[in-house]
Amino acid sequence: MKITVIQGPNLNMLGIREQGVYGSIKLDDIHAQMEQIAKQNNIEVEFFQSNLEGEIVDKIQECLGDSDGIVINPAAYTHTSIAIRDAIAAVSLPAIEVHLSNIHQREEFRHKSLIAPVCAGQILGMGPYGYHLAMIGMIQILNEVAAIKKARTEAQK
Ligand code: CA2
Repeated sequence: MKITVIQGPNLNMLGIREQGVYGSIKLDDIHAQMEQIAKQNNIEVEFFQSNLEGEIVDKIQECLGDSDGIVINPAAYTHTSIAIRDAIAAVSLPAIEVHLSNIHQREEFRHKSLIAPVCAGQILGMGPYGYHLAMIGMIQILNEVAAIKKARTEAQK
């Protein structure tokens, strides 16, 4: 089983700038922790970061037939991108939306997520630990999906 982790614009700056808002941990370190959880659960994981909306849409489409689930922090595109929302809906894979900050405690324009309605769940305000929770949550979803598929196959025998 494989999980693709998609990081939106400016998240490559984590731990480098604005540490007061987003903390001091670097994106690579967050990914190393996620990789560890994946390994412990025998799951493959791929990491992708882009500052470009179209590249994120392309990556979501590539998940079709390649990945079983998506963990995504769409960053600022959370609040603006119908294209990313449509891509997630189109691939019909379970997705979990992650935000480092609690977007509801911030400016009004961050309160609305266009992505949340097409996701299985949303984790926010937990800092980098939110990615850890998202991995655990996605692994739980994938195990449930696998168990349902297995039960269906056995019922057809
Ligand atoms: O809280 C989150 O995870 C956000 O997705 C972060 C986005 C923001 O636009 C969303 O409203 C909430 C911004 C990511 C920018 O990351 C930076 C990291 C370090 C330095 C500058 C920006």
